[in-house]
Amino acid sequence: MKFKNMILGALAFIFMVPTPAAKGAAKGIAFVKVIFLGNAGVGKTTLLNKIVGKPLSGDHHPTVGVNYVRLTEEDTALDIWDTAGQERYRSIALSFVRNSKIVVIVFSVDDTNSFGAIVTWLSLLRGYVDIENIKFILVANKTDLKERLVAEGEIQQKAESLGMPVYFCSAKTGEGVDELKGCMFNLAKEIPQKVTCSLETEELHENEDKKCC
Ligand SMILES: Nc1nc2c(ncn2[C@@H]2O[C@H](COP(=O)(O)OP(=O)(O)OP(=O)(O)O)[C@@H](O)[C@H]2O)c(=O)[nH]1
Ligand SMILES: [Mg+2]
Repeated sequence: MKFKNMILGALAFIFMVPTPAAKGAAKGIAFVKVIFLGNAGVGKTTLLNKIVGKPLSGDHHPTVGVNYVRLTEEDTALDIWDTAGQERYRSIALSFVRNSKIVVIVFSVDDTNSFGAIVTWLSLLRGYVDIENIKFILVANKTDLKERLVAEGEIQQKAESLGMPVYFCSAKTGEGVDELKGCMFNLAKEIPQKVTCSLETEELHENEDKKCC
């Protein structure tokens, strides 16, 4: 009898101990998946490093696959995926879009191709998700550079025509970075469903998504 109770206790322990994200869900924390997209070298990784307070390296170490970081503020956690902009990793990058609620499209003000690629990223996204259910943020990065090849007016026009908020940032000086972070949290708070989304509970996340959408 004692042995049977021990087995039952062990089983209860195994199945009932919550993972970190499940613990968050129990506390009413909203886990929101965010993805950074944009051409190679526009500064996605540097921006994210700046947001989390990592020192700048100055070198370009192209992202291979994806990087992940979680930012938490009060009852909201942003699970942010920084993807590789290089074309050969594009399908890997886009495969991480699934279940994202916020997409941050980054381009660089000294790179007209990266500005032109905003629409390319949008049409690529259509093959993976229903973009109507996604909140977008546009980021014009590298504003510290004197040689800007994309005019501010043109950027504002593009953002307006796409109905996206735009942030002018410099991952180097930190300009606009706090505002960008604030915008991600504000948009996340507007998302009606409290969705758990984490590395540990991708499965739980999928189930919850099906339940609430
Ligand atoms: N001047 C300036 N340089 C920047 C800024 N942001 C990034 N860089 C530089 O631009 C280069 C590319 O930055 P990354 O952050 O690696 O670019 P990425 O978009 O992550 O590139 P992939 O991972 O290849 O897609 C690096 O040398 C950075 O130091 C910025 O705001 N200003
Ligand atoms: Mg990168």
